[in-house]
Amino acid sequence: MFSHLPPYAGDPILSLMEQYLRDERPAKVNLGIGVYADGQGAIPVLATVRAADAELAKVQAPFTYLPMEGHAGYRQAVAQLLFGADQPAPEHLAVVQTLGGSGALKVGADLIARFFPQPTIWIPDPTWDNHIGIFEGAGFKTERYPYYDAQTKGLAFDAMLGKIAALPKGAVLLLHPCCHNPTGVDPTRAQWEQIVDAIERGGLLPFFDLAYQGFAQSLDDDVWPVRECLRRGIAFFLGNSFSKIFSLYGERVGALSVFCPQKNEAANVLGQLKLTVRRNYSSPPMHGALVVAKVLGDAALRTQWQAEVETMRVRDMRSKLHQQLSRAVPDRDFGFLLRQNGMFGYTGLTVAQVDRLREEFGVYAVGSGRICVAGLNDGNVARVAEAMAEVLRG
Ligand code: KET
Repeated sequence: MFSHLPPYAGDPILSLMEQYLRDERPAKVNLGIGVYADGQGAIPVLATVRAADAELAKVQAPFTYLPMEGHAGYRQAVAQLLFGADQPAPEHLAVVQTLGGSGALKVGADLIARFFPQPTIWIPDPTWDNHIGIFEGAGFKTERYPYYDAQTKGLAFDAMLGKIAALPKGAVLLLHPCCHNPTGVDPTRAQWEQIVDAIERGGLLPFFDLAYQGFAQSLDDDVWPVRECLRRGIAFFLGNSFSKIFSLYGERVGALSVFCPQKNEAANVLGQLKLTVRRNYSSPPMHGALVVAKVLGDAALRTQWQAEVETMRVRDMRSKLHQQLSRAVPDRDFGFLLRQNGMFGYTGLTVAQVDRLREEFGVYAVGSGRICVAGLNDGNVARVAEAMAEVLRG
């Protein structure tokens, strides 16, 4: 019955995690998957999450079904966090709770594929691998636009803008509003303005993937490109994830927001999103969304959470790795580590060097040369710097 099924080649990030868990060397270091670990190397349960959880446990609500679109209080809290004081009126905004940021991409992709035949999405080169999987899985063709310049280890801005400006009307454009995965390289505010100009002029449909709000500058600054589209009345899709910024990975908490500039379009968009959810998994899970809604809806908890987000911004580990690598390999410039935003460092290591890091030193990085800086701590950073220096010396 199943002999025609080929083996699964594995996922560049999740299969690496499986391999890491199987590794029996005590000194192994996981810099593969994008997960924040604290100074002791443990995945934290945030104090605000604990507090919200304790509150929720006091009144044991029944485990009923949530509506297809998710929990109403959660959806409101999400819109407030994303759009702040600029929050559009309900007739312009459709928000559905999703299974993490991945679920938001999938629900959005399915919706677009149903109403815009033979869709193509333009994704940055490089991007998070699963963008290709999710959009091609939903029937999209994927095309790339220039993004990263390996020479300068910065943004290939002119090439990027040139490509975006030449896209056909209605083209779907995937953008990382902050903390670009995997490179950590983000456009400046002035560059974003030019990108939004090109989107507006070309009549493009931006699809923002926001998994790291607050990990670059601040909760508000990091969504500036999205709010600028809103201000200008440009329709967009926005998927957001609470996996990283609430350390709620396994709870699968996210949302998809669609901004509809034309009055009353949001009702039909929301209806079609509900249908998309219904025919996929019917309705989303409850617990993680209740926790997030509780924290965001309580002024004191929200302020405390903001401080917790700041502690997960990993600037100090970037500096430490930069310092130790610069000392170990003085003829190389590691300044890019300090310029990159978010959880990741894009090192420029080759596949062979990444393999050597893993096999000889037990240091796990993604094949693209991406390391998760949020996996470093005072107990392992020296060892990682030494191992990286060793493979760089060849
Ligand atoms: N978007 C981006 C840009 C992203 O980096 C991730 C996860 C997601 C969406 C998915 O979020 P979630 O809420 O878990 O569905 N990235 C890390 C984990 C992974 O690959 O699944 C990573 O890049 O390591």
